[in-house]
Amino acid sequence: MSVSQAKKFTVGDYLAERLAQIGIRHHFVVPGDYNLILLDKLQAHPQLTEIGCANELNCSMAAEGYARANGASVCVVTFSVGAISAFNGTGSAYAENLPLILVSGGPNTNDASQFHVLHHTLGNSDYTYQLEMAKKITCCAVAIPRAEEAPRLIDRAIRAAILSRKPCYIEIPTNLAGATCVRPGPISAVTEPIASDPYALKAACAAAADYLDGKLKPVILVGPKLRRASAEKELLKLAEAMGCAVAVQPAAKGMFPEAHPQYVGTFWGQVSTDAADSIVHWADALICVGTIFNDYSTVGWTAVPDIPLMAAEIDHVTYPGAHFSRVRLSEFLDGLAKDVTYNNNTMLEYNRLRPDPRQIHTAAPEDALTRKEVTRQVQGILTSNSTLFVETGDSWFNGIGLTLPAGAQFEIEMQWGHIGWSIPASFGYAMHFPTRRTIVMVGDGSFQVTAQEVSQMVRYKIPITILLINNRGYTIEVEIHDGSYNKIKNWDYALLVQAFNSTDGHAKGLLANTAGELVTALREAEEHKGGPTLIECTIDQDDCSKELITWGHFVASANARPPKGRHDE
Ligand code: TPU
Ligand code: MG
Repeated sequence: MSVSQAKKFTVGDYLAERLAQIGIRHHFVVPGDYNLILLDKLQAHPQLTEIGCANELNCSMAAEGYARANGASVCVVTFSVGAISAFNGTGSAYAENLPLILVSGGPNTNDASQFHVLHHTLGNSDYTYQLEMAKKITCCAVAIPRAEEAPRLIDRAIRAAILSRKPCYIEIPTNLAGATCVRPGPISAVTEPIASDPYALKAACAAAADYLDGKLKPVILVGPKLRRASAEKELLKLAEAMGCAVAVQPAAKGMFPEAHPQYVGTFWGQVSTDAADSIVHWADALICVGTIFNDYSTVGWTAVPDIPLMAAEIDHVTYPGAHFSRVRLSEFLDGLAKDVTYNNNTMLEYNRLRPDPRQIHTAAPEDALTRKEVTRQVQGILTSNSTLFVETGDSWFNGIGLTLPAGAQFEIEMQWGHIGWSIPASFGYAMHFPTRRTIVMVGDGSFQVTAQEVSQMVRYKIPITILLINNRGYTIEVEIHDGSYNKIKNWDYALLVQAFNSTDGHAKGLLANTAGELVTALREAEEHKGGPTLIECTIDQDDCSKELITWGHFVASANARPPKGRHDE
């Protein structure tokens, strides 16, 4: 290589440098001929480690999980056949408010004007469709038309993603990844947050005083966008300054410490934990922080709070009758904490109605395994160092019923709700947090969607513990609407993960039919450090939580509302 070649700085190098500068250390990839030069450039960056995935759906979900741990992530795929699969994890990142940078290789810049028909495309020489599709599921989608535009467009897309906590899309034509490019300027131009407008911030805090004036029973309700706005510490400060009850939405479990005396459980309508619904319904003022009221979190619209709310969002605040834009959540909560008057009425009341600790039955070692026993044993292994991933299905309800020790983390994908998410997402998460103990609760149906990614846990020697709850089908769907489509082919799951070992891997596959077998398997999983451990927990097909049945009933009713006529109310 000549000296001038060694010094050549390219579009691919520019992207690599920006990714490293925003704190990305692992990039998730599936190769294809449209992105190979780009992958070489990313590989050459000393701070980036390439992580290969089995397919682009999993790759995008692994990046989604990495963004949960690291704050931002990147997924690099090839044109169309790769990118369109990766749109699913990108949609998840949009719904879950995570800055995932989706990078796709693209056709050679000469091909469109020469009307060439290319492989991996729709075959009609219009290559703009992927960019157009990406616009709908990202906050900013760019395609680099020539190397000179790369710095501006790459910086624009990454900045938009970081500021809005949403995914972005960058398309780099195959013949531009290695094209000469200028070097990047200071990264602060990309990452520096937009401070609150000082007038809006002041006015928003003053409006809180108006909202709370004369209210006797304030409650704080925490939603999943709190963490996305990096405002957990400020929320804690506000809660302690107010002294009131703090409930969390199901997707925000763990965002307020459960060991805190002001924690009153998960507000989830009729399937709430710890009587959180009683105290939320008792409130005369509800401070909603980063909340999402969708059909799932409101139990089919049966639990929409019916008092005038104050909603503090990532970058704005809304009261009954007033709205304040460009108010950053952390600054707002911090400002409010200094202004509010202490009022612990809701805590006094909650302490009267706080449910007594439940009697939890311990199964005998020879007892057939049940859902309750699996959940009881998972509770027993949670420590301050655990991160629990719970998958769509009854695992949501089982996970939400657990108590998190201080420091334990909880991850759930409730807005997007893609079955199979937990396998690649926990893998991506664990790449960033290798020393945390990552535990996954996943159903058999969900596992079948993304099972290949266990092979990456084997390859990179990630000791994730997967509790696969085998109830022989799609039980959550059974509770919403049953049919023969909710039955699935059974697999030998424990054997399957060992097939991923081939000659050099160290996955363990274990089977627990009884309570005693699960105790032994969990002990083995804890000691096994060289790769993942999957424990297949077999339970009866009708063994599900009462919360799933109740919730499923109301979600089914919401789904079944008849179409309204033009003149209906
Ligand atoms: O505990 P359990 O049996 O409910 O969980 P399992 O076995 O994982 O079954 C989940 C069943 C399920 C489906 C088929 N939950 N939601 N769906 C609908 C669905 C379909 N496709 C995707 C990608 N995501 C979905 N949520
Ligand atoms: Mg199942």
